[in-house]
Amino acid sequence: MRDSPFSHAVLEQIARYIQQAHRVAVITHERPDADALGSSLGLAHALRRLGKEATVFLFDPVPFGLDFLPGLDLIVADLPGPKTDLIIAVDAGEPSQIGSRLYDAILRLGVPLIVVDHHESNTGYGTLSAVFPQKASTAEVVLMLIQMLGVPIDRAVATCLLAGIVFDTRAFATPDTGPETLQAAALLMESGGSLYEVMTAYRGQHPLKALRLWGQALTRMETRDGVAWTFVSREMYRATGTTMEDTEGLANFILDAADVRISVVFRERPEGGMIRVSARAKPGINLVPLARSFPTGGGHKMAVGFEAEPPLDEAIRTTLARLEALRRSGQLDDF
Ligand SMILES: [Mn+2]
Repeated sequence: MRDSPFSHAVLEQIARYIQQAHRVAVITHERPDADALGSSLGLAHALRRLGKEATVFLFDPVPFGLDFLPGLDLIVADLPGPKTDLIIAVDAGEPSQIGSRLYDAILRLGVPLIVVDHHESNTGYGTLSAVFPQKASTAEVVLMLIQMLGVPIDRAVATCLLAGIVFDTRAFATPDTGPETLQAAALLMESGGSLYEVMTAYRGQHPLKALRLWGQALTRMETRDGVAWTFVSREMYRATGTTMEDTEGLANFILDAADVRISVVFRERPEGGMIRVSARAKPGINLVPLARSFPTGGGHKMAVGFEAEPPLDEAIRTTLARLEALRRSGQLDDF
């Protein structure tokens, strides 16, 4: 699939905005993954090489296993100051994913908001929006932008972007991994990025306590017609000494089972409130309509996230009922 020339024109426009800016705030979605963090840091490194004052604004801690990314000192847990003249949001499909505290502060600044993303469900928010749903990672879009800016790619940029590519493609294993994904990765390796270091981090994403939590969740798993679902309760976090972060990857792990076509993981938040739901699907199935049927849903065809009303059993019932209704009306493509 080819990227539209329209998106390329927008990227060129974005490059011009960047050239004129002095103080750039880079932001991303809450609970950032490797693509969100790698794209943010990679872009911030490149902007600094361009002579810009670039900072990554993020309230969440760096996730387990991602502290090898170069430039964590570019991250500030604060709101961008009044001298900021450009905001760039990476890997965030919609404002709600950025979090209202940061997003409201940005709106108040009244400076251009640039969006660089690859989520199919991107709502098109922002002053300028470059969304490439064909790209396997936002890191690849950031790489195009950096090349357009003519910034040399150094080891720091390369490692950050390589991390985004490797984690979002599950180590080059997703169907959207194309020759251009590998070309981007090769270019980043040539620029000093260590694939070994990134792969080691990819394999080492989970501490032992996370595996104990997964074990509890897998024991409680239920299945029907190719759909496998399970849940993580507050009690399970307590028993294993884990947090919600330790559930990352569980839905993909279940989906890998040969006879599973859709996996769904329901998670209570340790602090209570809405139930976080992650759903994954095999190629050909489109879960976006399911996500969209919930207020804060979004993602890609094969990977979505949304929130459902508590309690857990109610969230499970509602979600499975909607999945069934959407399946009957043929809205999930090949499911
Ligand atoms: Mn991504």
